[in-house]
Amino acid sequence: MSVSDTPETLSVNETIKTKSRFLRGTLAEGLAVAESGAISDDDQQLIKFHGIYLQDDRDLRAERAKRKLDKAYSFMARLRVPGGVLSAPQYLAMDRLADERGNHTLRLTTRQSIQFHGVIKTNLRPALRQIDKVLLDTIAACGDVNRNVMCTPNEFAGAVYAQAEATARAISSHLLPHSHAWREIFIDDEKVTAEAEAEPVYGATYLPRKFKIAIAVPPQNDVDVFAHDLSYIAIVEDGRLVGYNVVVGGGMGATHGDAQTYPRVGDVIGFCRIAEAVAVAEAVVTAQRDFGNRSNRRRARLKYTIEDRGLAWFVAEVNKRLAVKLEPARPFAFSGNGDRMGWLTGDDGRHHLTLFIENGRVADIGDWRLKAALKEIAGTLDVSFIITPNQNLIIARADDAGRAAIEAILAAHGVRLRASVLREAAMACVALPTCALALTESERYLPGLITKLDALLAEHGLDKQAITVRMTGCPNGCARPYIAEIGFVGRNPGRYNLHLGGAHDGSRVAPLYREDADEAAILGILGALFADYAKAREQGETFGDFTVRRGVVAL
Ligand code: SRM
Ligand code: SF4
Repeated sequence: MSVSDTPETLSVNETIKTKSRFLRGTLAEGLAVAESGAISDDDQQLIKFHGIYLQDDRDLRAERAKRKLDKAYSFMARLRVPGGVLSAPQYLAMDRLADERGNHTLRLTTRQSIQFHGVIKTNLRPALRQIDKVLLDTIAACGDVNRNVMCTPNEFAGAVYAQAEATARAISSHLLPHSHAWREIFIDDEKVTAEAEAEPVYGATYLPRKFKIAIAVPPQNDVDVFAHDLSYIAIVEDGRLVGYNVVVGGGMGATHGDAQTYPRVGDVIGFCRIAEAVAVAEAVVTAQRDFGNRSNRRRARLKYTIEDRGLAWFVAEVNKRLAVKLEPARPFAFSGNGDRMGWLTGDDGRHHLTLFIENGRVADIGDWRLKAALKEIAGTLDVSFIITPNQNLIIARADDAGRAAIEAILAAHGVRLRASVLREAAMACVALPTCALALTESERYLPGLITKLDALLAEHGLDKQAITVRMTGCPNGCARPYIAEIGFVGRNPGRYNLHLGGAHDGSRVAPLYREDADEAAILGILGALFADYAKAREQGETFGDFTVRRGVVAL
């Protein structure tokens, strides 16, 4: 609890957590009620800690309301996959799960995970049992705890990446809730006495708010290292990973019209050795546990704790909790925040394909049968799968014959390996029809807009120019739009706030350029800017830097 909080001012969620008996609430009872597809309001908050959200199909809301029907409820379940790495059998099991229990699609997320949408109540426990069977889970994929730990892939392509991935897994395990509630409610039915449980890192009321961690291996900033509560930048000297620069206080979420909330890029606060990375995570998490705002959930992320108390105070607080203090940060440089698309061959001669997957949606639509192709690859070849931080998928560890087979299978299913430069770097959040918070479309709208932007870029000979475009259906920032060079943030149906001037390496927040713009306004503004950029850009100048230099936006 923050020093200034009194029990009277605690948010409702704090009471729900306190009463939850380590995240149990009445979930077991609520899930057993067959008459309703939903669960109670309090349990809706608690089930998030188990990686699950209650949703409804918003496309059907109005029609069902007219017919006086209940909402079309279903659950979304999100995996915990540190660094996004899955074996082929695990991927196959997830593919089957989507068909048997979900909406026949897998949704790769911006945090290297997979979401299953459309899981109805009676399918929820069977779905989680299928997940458990292949040694995966959904524990802490949401809720006021540490979420899926991200890491620059690819652990199969080099020792530094493998070490970074090992750090991600170690941090993820260390910060995993100890409660047995997930297993008890969804898998085993075996009761563990809640009184006997303890949460050594979190305590009984967990964190004030969600907590996110990422590890970047320069020169790639594919994880958007400045967008998370806590991040690590791998420092490689003489070809060896020696430790990490530590970054704190990043976050994207904001609320329209509430100036107290805003996106923020994190601050680099020092360097730690590899062996200290887990201790640093615990120190930062427990400092936020003790001093984060438990009264106002809109101001409860670590970024606001740091803003309210000051960075120097926070660094001192973290150092107080560390046996080995942070050292001065070391030099690093990023080149961009996208994925390395296409084929890459590792030192051992194995091939790794980063396959473009538009907005992370794995599906079969007409002649484009991506889901079937990936299923065949997983079922017939000795490969691994890694979900990237930009919603794409790496098919890793293929030998020469495997590489040829992958290309043949994808081609036979109508799947092209690459797309335009703009499309490959673009990301949209899920938004409608499943996201309860969406103000407008995102995943279903961005592809068409990219086609129009591609045409504009081609008019000005800019079609090979790398520009980051991201879109979200509301200001929560799930596709990290505020650090894109062109960010669209949903405001009203068909209308977006346009942010410009983000850095190509994801290191600065893009200021708001135009509020509430419809498509015609967006195309007009960007068409004019592309024309100017084609004529007046300096050698090697990125679009984000150009809009700042030309005074289009002021930082
Ligand atoms: Fe997110 C809430 C989807 C990454 C900030 N996010 C949601 C919910 C669960 C809506 C809800 O609370 O009812 C969305 C579910 C939509 C659906 O139907 O599937 C949702 N978020 C997503 C995903 C699937 C977007 C995607 O297209 O990939 C991402 C899942 C990541 C994962 O695997 O864990 C996702 N969300 C992010 C990110 C990006 C990141 O973490 O790197 C952010 C911005 C970073 C940050 O947290 O600051 C993000 N999501 C939010 C917020 C705002 C948090 C805040 O501090 O204000 C919410 C709303 C909330 O927490 O109240 C939210
Ligand atoms: Fe939903 Fe908003 Fe996140 Fe998009 S940004 S998935 S609309 S919460």
